[in-house]
Amino acid sequence: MQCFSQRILGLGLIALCLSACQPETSPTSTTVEPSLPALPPVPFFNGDSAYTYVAKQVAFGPRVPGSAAHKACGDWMVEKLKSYGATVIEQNAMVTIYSGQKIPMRNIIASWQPDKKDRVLLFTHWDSRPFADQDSVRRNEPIDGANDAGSGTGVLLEIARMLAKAPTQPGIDIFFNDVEDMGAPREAMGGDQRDSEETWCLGTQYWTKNPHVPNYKARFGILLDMVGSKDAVFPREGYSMRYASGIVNKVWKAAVAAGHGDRFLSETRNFVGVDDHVYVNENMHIPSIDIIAYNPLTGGFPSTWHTHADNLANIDKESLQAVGATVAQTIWTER
Ligand code: AHN
Ligand code: ZN
Repeated sequence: MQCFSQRILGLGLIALCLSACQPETSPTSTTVEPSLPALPPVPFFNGDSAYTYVAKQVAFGPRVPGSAAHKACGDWMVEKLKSYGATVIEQNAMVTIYSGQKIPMRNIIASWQPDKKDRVLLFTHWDSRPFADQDSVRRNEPIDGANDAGSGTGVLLEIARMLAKAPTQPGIDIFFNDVEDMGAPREAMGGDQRDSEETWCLGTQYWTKNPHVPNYKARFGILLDMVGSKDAVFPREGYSMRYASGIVNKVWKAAVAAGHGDRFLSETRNFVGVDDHVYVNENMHIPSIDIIAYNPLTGGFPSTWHTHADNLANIDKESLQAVGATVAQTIWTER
């Protein structure tokens, strides 16, 4: 004959055993933290399409600010962006380059879901350099700029095409900045590196002081620069690590998830003098990184940099694919 407390203990043990023996699919799993609803799959980034956008830009001719080719290319980009559902804002102003010459600047900002507060900024320059000061021939003639800046612009136009069909959780702004590449040739500044750095990225410098919408803010920014060179690899870039190492980690993880971890090196390299993201970090306080190709042979930029070899023949579709798929993975998995 059991006493009452023994009966209770016995029943309790049976209950404990029953619950412990439950299969994993039992309702006991409802006590676990509920997970967020699954996001739709990351849409496919088409490197062939990005390549055709690079070819199209090159076909306009060098996109030197103030030139007819520059105007025609900009008009084509704006029309494409609008057709992909973007709200487009242009900034036109005169800026003064290192020589004292005033030239027209045309920044193009394309926004998806412009009313959303949570935003991600993607950026690249779209102008090309009016001379080939790193070449040994025809140094005063403009370069094709297939890589610099056709590649970043081509990748982000393909992202724009994807945004037309598949919305992201955060709103997206793609900033095509102008007059990035009118920086002083080394010999023009008498060797003062600090002064010469301020002669680059004039469109971005303008935008950070005159944002396209008041109090513009984004969670983070990703700059693309020379992402189309043959077998391009991307170390963690020094300024990006200084200002936004968490974003570098996020994007480098996305590269692995997208199957392109081999292109995104774990080492940090300080090989960039200045680039657009420096101004976005310093003036706008938006943590921003630079995906920029590194030449392991020279420790600098791709060998075609500011030479006539920066042409379509030296664009690698696989490099565009690796970077585009990584950016897509990043923005379509951002909640
Ligand atoms: C320098 O580091 C001197 N320029 C980097 C900005 C740039 C020019 N990227 C492409 N062209
Ligand atoms: Zn350049």
